[in-house]
Amino acid sequence: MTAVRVGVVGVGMMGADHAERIAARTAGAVLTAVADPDAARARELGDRLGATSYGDPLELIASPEVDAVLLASPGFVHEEQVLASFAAGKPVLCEKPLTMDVESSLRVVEAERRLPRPLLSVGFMRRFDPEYAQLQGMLAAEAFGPLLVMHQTHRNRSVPNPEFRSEMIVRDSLVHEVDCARFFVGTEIAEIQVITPRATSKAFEGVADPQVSIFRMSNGVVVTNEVFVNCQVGYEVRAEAVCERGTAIAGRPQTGLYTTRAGEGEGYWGGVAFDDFRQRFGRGYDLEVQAWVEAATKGEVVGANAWDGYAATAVCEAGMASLASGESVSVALVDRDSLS
Ligand code: ISE
Repeated sequence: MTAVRVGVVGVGMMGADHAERIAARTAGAVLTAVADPDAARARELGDRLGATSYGDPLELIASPEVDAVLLASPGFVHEEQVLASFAAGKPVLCEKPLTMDVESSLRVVEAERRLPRPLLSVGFMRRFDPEYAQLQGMLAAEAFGPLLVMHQTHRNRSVPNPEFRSEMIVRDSLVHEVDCARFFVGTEIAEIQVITPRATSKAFEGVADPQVSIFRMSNGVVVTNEVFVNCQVGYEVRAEAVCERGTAIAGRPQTGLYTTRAGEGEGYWGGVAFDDFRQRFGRGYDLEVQAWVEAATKGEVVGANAWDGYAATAVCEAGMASLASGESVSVALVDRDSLS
């Protein structure tokens, strides 16, 4: 079987990581192209990995040397680049968030429905993390009886960006918890409330960090979420499910009393230190990209689909409204069956 020729668009931190992943450890795939509006950055990476470089992402997407497109560009260009991939008939794995607002995410869903077959996967990599996947399987099988409550934790060491705003915690970080809640519970999120506790002095002035969010799922399950992006310690991400006859935790650090302290710990998982998501979810990313390449060879898509991307955008938009008002906000999704 001939290898899938992958082009990576956007070669910042995440895109460069994906480009290396495809070049070095994705079976059945070859990295043929990289693109970035910063043409010099694309050239440097392309030269190092033996791929053609482009300054124009749309040129890469149209290139005959690219069979499948991986988008690691910023969210505000996703709509245009996903639609260009659709027009070229190429499978596309788009990093989260799918787009920046619910209207554009819906346009992507509708555009895909007009294609002969689905082409879009959204990069919610946690679905491929072995522990998260195992927990989802247990919950779907109701191994401990019906799920009642979930508690999700998402901490990053720090955000050094002075442009950083409270809304970005919802759109860029909480969005993972949104997808995980839908993945674990298997229903939509009906309502979201974002609460802002006492803010850490380690965040930039005016940034509401940490944030606690409550999701009311359409089947009554409640999901609590803490997102804290300046926790000083490291990358700590976990999920606990509370069912009628038992509990289960994905991402549990270790046994015994577990503490982390800034400057001492790194954020531990299974006794291993993690600095950020590329390490903690490295295996998840590898499995995600491998599964995407294999699906592409069969004309299929895997992982989160266009609808999942749209639903996540809609929940985050409601979350941003809740962040502003402090009130609980209902999430209104279009009727899936009535889509053209
Ligand atoms: C970042 O954009 C990611 O997607 C990471 O997975 C997440 O942990 C981080 O909070 C986001 O900023």
